[in-house]
This record gives sequence, C-alpha cells and structure tokens, in this order.
Amino acid sequence: MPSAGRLLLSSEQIQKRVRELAAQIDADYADGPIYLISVLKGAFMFVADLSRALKKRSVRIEFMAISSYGNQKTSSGQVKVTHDLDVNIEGHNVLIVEDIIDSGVTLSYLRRILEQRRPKSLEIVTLLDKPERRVAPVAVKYVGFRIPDQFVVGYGLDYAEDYRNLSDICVLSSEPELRLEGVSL
Ligand code: PRP
Ligand code: 7HP
Repeated sequence: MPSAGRLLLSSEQIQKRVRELAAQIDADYADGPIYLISVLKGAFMFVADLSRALKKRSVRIEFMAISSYGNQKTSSGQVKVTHDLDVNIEGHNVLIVEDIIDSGVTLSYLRRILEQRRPKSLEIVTLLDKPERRVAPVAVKYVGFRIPDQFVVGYGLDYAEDYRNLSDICVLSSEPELRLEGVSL
C-alpha cells in the first residue's frame, strides 16, 4: 500500500474554508429548506461538516452513490449510479455536495440527470477543484480550494479505498520516507 504522502491542506485550513463556504451559502439562499445531495463515498466528511456549519435554514441530507474510478487514479469515463435518491427533488433548492472535481465527467453527468427532475434551483459545491484536468465542462458555484494536478487523499478522498479517514488532505506518494508526514491519523 502506498504511503499517504505530503500534507497539502491541514484539518484547520479545511475547517476554516468549510465555515466560509457555509456562510456564503447561507447568505445566497432565501429562507426555506435546502437539499444537500452528497455524492458517496468521497463527500461524506465534507457534507457532515458543511451541514453543521449551515446555520440559517433547514437542511435535508440525501445521498447518491456514483462510481467512475474503481481502484484507479483516473476516471474510467463510465459513470454509474449505484445508489439513487430516495426523495423527489422537484421544486426544491438542491445543492450537490462533492469532494472533488477532476475530469468533470461525474458532475456533468449528475447535474444532467438531476436537472431532469425539475428542482427549483440546482448548484454544486465542491471542496476541491483540479481545473487543469477538466474534460467535461461543468458550472460550479462554490469551490473550496483549487489544487494542482496531483492525486490527493484524506478527508473522504481515497486511493483504492484507503486514506478516507485522514483529517488532512495529502498528496499521495509512494515514497516510503514520506509515510504519514503531517498526517493526523
Ligand atoms: C471521485 C470523487 C468524484 C469523482 C470526481 O469519486 O468523489 O465523485 O471521483 O472525478 P471526475 O471529475 O473525474 O469525474 P470516485 O468515483 O473515486 O468514488 P468515491 O467518491 O467513492 O471515492
Ligand atoms: C478523483 C479522486 N479521488 C481521490 N483523489 C483525487 O485526487 C481524485 N481525483 N479524482
């Protein structure tokens, strides 16, 4: 198993940015419920923190699971919904909550299928964005951090299902000497 690698974003940096994003979202939406649609598995930590930081409205949390990476570092390009919503989002304010946008294949597909369900509004919040990697353009309203084209793990993000539980985000490295550097396990 490769080591986690070099620290990119500390837990403190992430938590501060999550609070800023929540304040922006709170300010942008009129009163009324907002549906956070979290994309499993990677966004599970982000949605947990973001939802607790939203103070001004009722928040409903729903999960979808979509897979395109398998155990690889690049998208297969084949997007598959492995768990769909349990609710009807027609007429509701919906915010898709993602951990990362890379090629954009996953979110452009998800946005398209959710738009067909006629929400009142549909926006995207992603913690991380790798703009250099974009293949499929997708409009994203809220971005936590723009990061370079490096494979990152932690705070929900995995490599072959490992490292999701790290509180920090690290650049994946297979260098043994970097093992756990700056990582709070
Ligand atoms: C990751 C991530 C995004 C997607 C982004 O999911 O959580 O959903 O890849 O990549 P893209 O912009 O190139 O489509 P993954 O398929 O690895 O599943 P996971 O969330 O369960 O780790
Ligand atoms: C998907 C993904 N998962 C974990 N780390 C990254 O850097 C990733 N890019 N796209």
